[in-house]
Amino acid sequence: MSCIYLPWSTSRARQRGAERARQNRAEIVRELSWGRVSRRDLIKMGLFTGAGMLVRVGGLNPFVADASADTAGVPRSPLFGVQPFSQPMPRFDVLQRYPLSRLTPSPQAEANETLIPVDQALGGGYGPCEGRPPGPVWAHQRYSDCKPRICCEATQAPATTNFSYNPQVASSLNSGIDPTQGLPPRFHPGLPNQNANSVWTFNGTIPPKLVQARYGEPLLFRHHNGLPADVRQNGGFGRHTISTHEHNGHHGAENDGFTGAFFFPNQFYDYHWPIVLAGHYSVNTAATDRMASSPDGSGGLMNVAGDWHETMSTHWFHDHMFSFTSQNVYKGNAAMFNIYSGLDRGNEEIDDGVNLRLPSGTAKDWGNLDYDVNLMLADKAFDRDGQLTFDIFNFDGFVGDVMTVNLAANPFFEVERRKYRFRILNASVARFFKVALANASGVAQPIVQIANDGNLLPNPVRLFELDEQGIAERYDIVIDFSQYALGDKLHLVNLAEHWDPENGTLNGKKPIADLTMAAALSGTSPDPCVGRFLEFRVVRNPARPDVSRVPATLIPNPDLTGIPVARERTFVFGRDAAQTSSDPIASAIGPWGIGTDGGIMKAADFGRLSAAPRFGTREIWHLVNDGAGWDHPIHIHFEEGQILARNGSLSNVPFTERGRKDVYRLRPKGTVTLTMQFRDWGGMFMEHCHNTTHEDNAMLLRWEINQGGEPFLSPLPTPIPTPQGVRFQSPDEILPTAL
Ligand SMILES: [Cu+2]
Repeated sequence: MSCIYLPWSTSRARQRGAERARQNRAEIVRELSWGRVSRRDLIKMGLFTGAGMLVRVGGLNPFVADASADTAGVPRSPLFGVQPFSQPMPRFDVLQRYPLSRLTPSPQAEANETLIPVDQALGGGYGPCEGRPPGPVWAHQRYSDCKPRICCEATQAPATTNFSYNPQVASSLNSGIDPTQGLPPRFHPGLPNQNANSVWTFNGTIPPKLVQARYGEPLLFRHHNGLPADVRQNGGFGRHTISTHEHNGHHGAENDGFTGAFFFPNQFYDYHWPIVLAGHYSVNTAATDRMASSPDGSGGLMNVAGDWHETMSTHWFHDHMFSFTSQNVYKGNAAMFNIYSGLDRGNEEIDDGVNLRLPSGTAKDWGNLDYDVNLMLADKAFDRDGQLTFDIFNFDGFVGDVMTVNLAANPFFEVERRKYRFRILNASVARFFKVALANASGVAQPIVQIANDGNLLPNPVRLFELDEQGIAERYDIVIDFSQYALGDKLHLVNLAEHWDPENGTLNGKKPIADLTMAAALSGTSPDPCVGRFLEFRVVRNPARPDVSRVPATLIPNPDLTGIPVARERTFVFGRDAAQTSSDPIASAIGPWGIGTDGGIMKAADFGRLSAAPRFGTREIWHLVNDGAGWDHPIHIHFEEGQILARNGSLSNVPFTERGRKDVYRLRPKGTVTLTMQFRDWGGMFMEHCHNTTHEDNAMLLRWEINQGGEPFLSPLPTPIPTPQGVRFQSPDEILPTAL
């Protein structure tokens, strides 16, 4: 079921009908989101087909009084007269870093099993204060080697006003926003404040949060769950259980936000992010290579172990709750994570032969944000009262009709006449972007792409439009505003159109067309998120000369030629998956699924083991899209890989994908061949589509790193969390080719 936003010219009667239909659908959505009914129940009741379509049952439907509940049209989001580019874009809200002694109780290697009372809404009794699965298998791996030195703490919480906004830059570098005034939870000053349960974010506030960390300084992120204990208190969508995935963290699985290792309201989960270079325990172990290094806090370098070619920069972290990721991320469970290194230290002045001196700032030894700006792009939709809304009956992919940057609708951002780095994240549910920069005359301007996903490219690539950017992909770019005049306005423009003329809908399965700049700016696209979405206003000359650089060589790829390929595996991504498991907790219903090594297409079961590479080896994985009607941005957790071929040939891999990656867009009918290593850590990880609608329904599988001995005995028991404690069960299934 695709999304149709009815044009403003639609008759009032039809708009009223559509609004009524949306409300009726919302009732079913609520029942489903509360867990009072499962997708499996709905199929049994005949409300839902296996392919995920809501069927027309009229009066037979216990939740819907009106057969028009499956009407495909929904009204456009009301904008209350708000004009584009009429509010400043807030910079990210930086989470404070603290010494570890701040945390009470103190963190520990194994989950803290101290009992606390459990809310009656969650069954009452007592349960552990930490939701992490207990025991040695889920203990922080190599905890004594990588003892956390600092911590950050945040609480997932209903929306509230932000009275502690800390962008870590002066107001002049934040388009004049005064952080002391308090930021209400709203997407624009002209739009209504969001109700507490319409938006659930880190600390309940906007803007989105940023964590800054550096190599060689392990970080403990304590995530509290402050969401309502009553599952019905969710504003119509969103689940109060969460699991936090540090996207492409090279960590042990216990810190990876495994989809089945979720935790409950009033619990916390200690995520240990050791922040080590891949190869930490096998390459440059004596830390003698100065290129493998991190800022020491006083202008120098501290060497770290591992392969410096694996240095990472731009991550994000977000919810990974099984079957509910799309709702929870959309509702606000998304943050960014900048990792600093000797190469990419966030100081543009230090000239030590290692520092690449990318645009950032000079005041601090590392992590200057003055000219290093995180941008989180996401499309949203609002109900008639202006509250955030979501449709979980859309199984193709939910797309919204209001474009937001850093959770602000169509904002402006003031810039100085100098170079800026922008770390662009696609945090949508199902929408792809294709970003270009337009000057006031609508002419495309040059952009230099320096990174793809978490990784700086081997060489910067100069472009007039970026590639299509799939969900969860990050593109770091540099824009040089020194070539523009004071008073100039430029715009970031989205060229990727999801409008499908064949059935007159916004199609969430893939972008349908890449428009030219002229077409995108013409205002004629039926897709409301095409066109200008962020305005740059050139307001000042820089107070200090711009000493930043974009060197011709950034980070060359690691050399894998000497590492044998232990195994090849093939994963086919498609529709009409079978669910061969009846596990009530660990399995989900399709229609999306993954076929492994020639086996049938299966819907997700986090109790099923689909692949188990041996610890310390390298493999080649073939990802295959079995259809032309959809695109899947596939995320493989754990260690970044290299794309060896698209559709069979390296020549099909653009230069912007020649570095390391963690999301691999399949493109319609496309294939990607990649190579990955399985080093340093073990446990259970995931591979899934990052169109989170596809992921939740149920294009996801579990794989494990098998060390051939304790604690990573293969297969690992599956955790089954409850508020009163996590139990373990044997895997539901082990695919014959897994081990
Ligand atoms: Cu997909």
